[in-house]
Amino acid sequence: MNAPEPERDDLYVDHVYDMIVVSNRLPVDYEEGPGGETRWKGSPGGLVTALEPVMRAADGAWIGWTGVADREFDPFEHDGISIIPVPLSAQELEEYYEGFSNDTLWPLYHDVIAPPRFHREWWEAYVRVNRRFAEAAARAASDGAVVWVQDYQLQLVPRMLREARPDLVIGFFNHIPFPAYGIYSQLPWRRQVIDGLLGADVIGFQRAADAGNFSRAVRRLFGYSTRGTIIDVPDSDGETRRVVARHFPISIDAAGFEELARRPEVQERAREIRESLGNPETIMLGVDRLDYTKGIRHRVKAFGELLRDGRLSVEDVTLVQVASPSRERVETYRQLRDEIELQVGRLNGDYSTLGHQAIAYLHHGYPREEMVALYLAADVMLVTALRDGMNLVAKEYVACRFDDDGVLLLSEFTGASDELRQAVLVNPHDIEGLKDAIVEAVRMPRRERARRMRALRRRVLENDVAKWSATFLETLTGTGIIAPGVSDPLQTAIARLASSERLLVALDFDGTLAPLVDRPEDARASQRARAAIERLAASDDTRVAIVSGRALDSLGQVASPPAGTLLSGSHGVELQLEPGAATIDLRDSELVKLERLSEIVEEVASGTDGAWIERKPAGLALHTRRLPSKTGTALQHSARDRVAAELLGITVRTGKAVLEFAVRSSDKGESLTRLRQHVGATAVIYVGDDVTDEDAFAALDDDDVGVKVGQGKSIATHRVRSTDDVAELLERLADARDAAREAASRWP
Ligand code: GDG
Repeated sequence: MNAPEPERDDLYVDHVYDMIVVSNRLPVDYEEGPGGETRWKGSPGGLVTALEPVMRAADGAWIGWTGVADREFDPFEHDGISIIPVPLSAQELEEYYEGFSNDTLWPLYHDVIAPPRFHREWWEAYVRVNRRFAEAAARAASDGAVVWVQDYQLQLVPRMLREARPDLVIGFFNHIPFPAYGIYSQLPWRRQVIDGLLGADVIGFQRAADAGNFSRAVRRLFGYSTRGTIIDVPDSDGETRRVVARHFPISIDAAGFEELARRPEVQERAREIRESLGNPETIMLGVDRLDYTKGIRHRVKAFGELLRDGRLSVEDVTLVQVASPSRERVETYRQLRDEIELQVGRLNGDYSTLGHQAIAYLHHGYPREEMVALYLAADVMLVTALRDGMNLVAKEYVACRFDDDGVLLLSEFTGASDELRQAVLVNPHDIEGLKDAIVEAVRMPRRERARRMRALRRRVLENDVAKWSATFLETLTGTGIIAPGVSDPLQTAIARLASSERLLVALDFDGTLAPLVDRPEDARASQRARAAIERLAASDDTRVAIVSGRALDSLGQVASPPAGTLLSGSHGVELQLEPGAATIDLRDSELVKLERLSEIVEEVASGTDGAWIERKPAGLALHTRRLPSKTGTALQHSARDRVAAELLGITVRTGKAVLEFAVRSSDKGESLTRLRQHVGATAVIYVGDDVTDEDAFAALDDDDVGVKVGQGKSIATHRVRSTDDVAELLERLADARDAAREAASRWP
């Protein structure tokens, strides 16, 4: 993509995170009091509620804009979540946000209900700002971290991020519809946007139809093959990357809404609302951001005609319309407000009486409690959007109606209508049909209302927003978010291993037994892990092996393992099966190659502060852990290229911020197989955190147990979160092994 370089390079963060959410707006608002005092206030939207537990459990950070233009803020913590602000200038706000996002993409993606405007400067700002968000994420993400990008304002971020950080697991979720190709193809930058999205591993949409539209656009514009939800994307190195594009319908914190609705003071407020409207027989309610996609005009028109025709009367029915202020600096929205207010004013003028108002029109935002009281007060909820990604208001109404009463009238053009089939479904463009549906809703007998509401409630309560995020993240990482400690399935596997005749416990060192540190010589296993290893190694039926990429020398120094521990160094090139008996004799040709290899890599790394080279008996490792990730990746690329250009038969492997070269090939999988044979093991457990540990997982048998430490792609069947959890796992294994031995000894 031909994108200009970012203007700023000072979005510095000094901490990295395993899980990152990137969205245009942060989940906090900046507030300035009358005395000039300032504070951050949480804005408790559905997304925050859904992701809060995930973020807390996974050491997560949220990247986004603060809502204040032309101001820079340092990263900070709010309510246990790390917040990393990305600045926007007033001009960028105008061009990237109000312009390209809300005046180009929004109308285009909502089936051109309003005409989209295409401006090249807006696009340029969009690219620039997307790059800034991507760079902030690239800096803040740990090795192999999960980054989840939200919504149409940031569609270029996945590709930009993948280019800077190929190690990351990248997800994207589109909260709004994705249009049919005939409409999408109007976008002058249609290829760039799709290419941007295809940088993700998983692209989520609200409806299956949106995912289908996207896959069709990919086929039409790029000719990539798609099978069901899988898209095969060719990468620059000629390999194919699998991208998943499918629907994950978003939801709400249903239990939270119900809990609010059950509060006595909220119910009291609902009664007050009814009273203040003159206790009409039927209250109809609309709650929308004041947006042309929401079909507010169609709704008001239908209601006006019903009053005109005498099918409804203001004595019996009142419509409450909350239209919360939105995007008021965009011209189309200003016009829309004028039109709706003229329409509402006319209608009230024509039909209201001194005692009964036809429409109570409220151009305000309200606290959530008040919204819930309104939902409780409403007999009929009108959701008449012309196009809507999901529409959460419909789900909120349902969640609040624990009394199994109330009728939801729902447009077929909302994502919600795919799930909420027991609503009264309408086509809002068909004004006659809409009028009939409104009358049907107003007259619906109590039993019918209850029957429908019960079915709707089951659906919403079972599919809440926590389930939405869990399903997405599971698809993305293959695991979801890892809970701390030892999971139940892992505990079951431990119990099974405990009774095996001869057990091999094979453990990676750095990142598994010892937390990763800047200087490799400082790495140490925790006291707990060491004690557990000693207990395991104390009996004859169990052997412990440490399998590392480090050279044996260095491994022996930092691990100081108990006597009898088997050691495998340099990814299996060195193996120590007896104390002091490790050897590796390089052939002359290998020695020559090794020398040249050192010269080349030294030359490449010499100009870069913070890069260092670790020598190994049959190769070397170029460490880039102390460099910014982008510089590190670039340095690794040039080292790889230089070596490939000059030497043949060199094995290269990428680890966490390290690139390893070896003149003799071996991997942890081969090493594990030799260890198993040596020990005569009947069962093996292997624990590791790095990509190089994947070879060992691949060498396991069906009855063995593989445990991956941390996030990132893995073929291991189990996961733990951190080195602390590895220590706990080893303790439990030692306990289980002791218990099994004791139980066996009681039998003659
Ligand atoms: C986009 C997509 C998709 C509204 N006024 C007030 C208020 N709200 C709350 C509602 C609801 C939310 O705002 C609006 O959500 P919607 O889903 O209805 O619509 P969008 O804002 O257009 O959201 C949409 C959604 O993203 C999620 O993916 O469903 O299709 O367009 O939660 O309750 N809340 C409070 N006061 C108000 O005055 N407290």
